[in-house]
Amino acid sequence: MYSEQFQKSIKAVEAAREANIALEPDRMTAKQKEDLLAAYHPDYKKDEFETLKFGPNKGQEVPRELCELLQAKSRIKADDIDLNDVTYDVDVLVIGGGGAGTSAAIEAHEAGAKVMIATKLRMGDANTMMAEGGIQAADKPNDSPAIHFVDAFGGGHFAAKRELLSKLVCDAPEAIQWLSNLGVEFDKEADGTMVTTHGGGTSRKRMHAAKDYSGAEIMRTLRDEVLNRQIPVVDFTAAIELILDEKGNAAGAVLMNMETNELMVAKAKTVIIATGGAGRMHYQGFPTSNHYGATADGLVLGYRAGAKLLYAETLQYHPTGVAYPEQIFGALVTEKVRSLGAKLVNVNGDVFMHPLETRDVSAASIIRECTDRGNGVDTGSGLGVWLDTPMIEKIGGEGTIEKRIPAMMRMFGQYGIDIRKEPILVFPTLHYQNGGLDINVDGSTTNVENLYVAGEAVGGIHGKNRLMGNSLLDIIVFGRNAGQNAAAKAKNVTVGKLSLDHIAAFDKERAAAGVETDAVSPKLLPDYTNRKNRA
Ligand code: MEZ
Repeated sequence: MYSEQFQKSIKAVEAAREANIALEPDRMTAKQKEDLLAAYHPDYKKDEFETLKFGPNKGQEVPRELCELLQAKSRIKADDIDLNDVTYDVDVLVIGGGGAGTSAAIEAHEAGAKVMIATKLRMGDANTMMAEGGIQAADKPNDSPAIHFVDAFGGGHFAAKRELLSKLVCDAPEAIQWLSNLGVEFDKEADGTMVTTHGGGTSRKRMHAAKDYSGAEIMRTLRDEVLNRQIPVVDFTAAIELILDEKGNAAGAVLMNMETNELMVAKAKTVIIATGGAGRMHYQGFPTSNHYGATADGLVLGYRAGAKLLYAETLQYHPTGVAYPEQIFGALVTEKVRSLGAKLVNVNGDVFMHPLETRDVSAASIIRECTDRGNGVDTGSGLGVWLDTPMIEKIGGEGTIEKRIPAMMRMFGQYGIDIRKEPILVFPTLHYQNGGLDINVDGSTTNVENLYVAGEAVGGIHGKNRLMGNSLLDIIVFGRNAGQNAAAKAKNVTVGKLSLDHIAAFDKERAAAGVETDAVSPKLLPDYTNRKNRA
């Protein structure tokens, strides 16, 4: 139930609802999209970016908060730890316990490798758990991996590495089967066929879901599989520096117990970075849909060890984060709400865009509506637009919301808002790191031997913008791929003398570049003391 301040606007939304349901808003032209993005998308705000002064991506611009971390000092000096005192000695070390890390570990285990997972929180404390709307795969008769490729390539501004995107879409149907066989309860019709819906920028209905908690269902299953296989998981233990050998090849990591700060050496023939995203960096002051540990750690570890980044300047702001109530500010309102028919309307009840434009375009369009056009709803602590959820019940029939998006209904219900009867207020929220470490199609980094990356820490699979449901897909496809290839590679690796010399080399480069900093990285956890919210 909304207070008086919202009632006039809600009445306008209600009055226009029937007409808005019937309305078929035009899609924007390529030129309109380009102009919109340039004017309103946060990625185009030049003064929010800074140029890297040294390291593998010297000369390139990245968000200034990330620039600070990438150029920061290590948390340790080489002398702080005895590299001969090895606590863990494995074939494959997986850093990160989310969907990509667990998929990698399962496959490495399947291949017979001695594998372990180190994770700074607990297994499953990851963006995978927070993903709601679904996972794409072209497995219906009217669809194909080629059509999936075209949708994702266009949506990503034709910037995706073709070989990576091609693997993503071609392996997608098998990924769904793999998950299904492991026990993921996908939504099905009475005859057993998978229910599939549209997402923004998709030309076919290929979103497979477990209601609106698809990521949680997938993570539950992967976690069970890791436990059933008795793969060692060292939790509350962060990787704070990669260990190389004398040839500069990845050979393990320095781990830090998050409670005691004790340092440990994990030696490995191959290392997989699967540390996830960066929402808790709150770039440009945006709220985030991400889990508590999303602080770009893998990018920092890789960069300091010499691995290149790709598209680290591009972030995804999910168009529909919660704008009200404040207690859940920035939480994800799944795109599936729009797939099921809810439209975005402004303070006057007017539809101002097609509800399923790609995410970057949708986010920019909402920002324009709230800023220059002055058509946002004042929430008391910011601005938002309405997502007219009651449309879903009118289109799909009574009970559709409870059946298809029960978590959404519950989340708002806790604050007295019945989304079956009342619209909800949304504004973009920082959701996904499009860029990350540059990889080859086998999951190995392009320039550090024996170092693999999977999941959100990878750059280039989606180009410069990702479509809904392609992230849950990439953690499975590229997680499994990295696990398989890292395990195979480990068979032929003899680890040389362990070294942390790259820390001093990086310090030298920093000094030569004239960069002075007191910052240390990886960040590991967000710091909310004295935080100014600029969103
Ligand atoms: O892929 C995603 O980011 C996703 C499924 C999010 C959502 O809107 O539910």
